[in-house]
Amino acid sequence: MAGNKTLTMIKPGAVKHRHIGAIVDMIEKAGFRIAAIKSVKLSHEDAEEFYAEHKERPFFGELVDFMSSGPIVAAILLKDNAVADFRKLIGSTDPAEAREGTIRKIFAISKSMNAIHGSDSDESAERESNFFFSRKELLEKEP
Ligand code: 3AN
Repeated sequence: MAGNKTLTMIKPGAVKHRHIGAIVDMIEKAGFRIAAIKSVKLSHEDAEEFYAEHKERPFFGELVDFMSSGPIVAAILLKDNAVADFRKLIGSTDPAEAREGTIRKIFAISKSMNAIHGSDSDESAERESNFFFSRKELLEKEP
């Protein structure tokens, strides 16, 4: 059965351009409940750890540099079928290929500066949620 949790990050470009409010509004209007949320500045090492599975990819250095270039907003989101539904809401990795009305289509600058992250599986959602949040930081427990 699909899980009910996903982890998002509003990336440095979208934070810098003051899109936090607009993006959070789209997320809540799409039916996701915010179970935890905070702003964080990732160190280079933090970003390397978060994206460790991409270590061998040619864009890894660029991705880590960008993700540690300024503050991000991390959040745990709850909804039935959260991972798949959230990836529909954010759209394709490359904004040029993202559907109209998706968060990346509206706010992404490029494939690496693509405004927002969404977990790619229930296992990633669990790992990524634990990367950012302790139990004490949860506004809402998972049902
Ligand atoms: P997604 O975030 O859509 O699941 P992944 O997991 O393949 O995409 O890639 C993680 C992140 O790495 C993306 N969000 C994007 O910022 C960056 N990225 C992926 N592919 C490329 C690429 N070809 N060139 C530059 N950056 C990329």
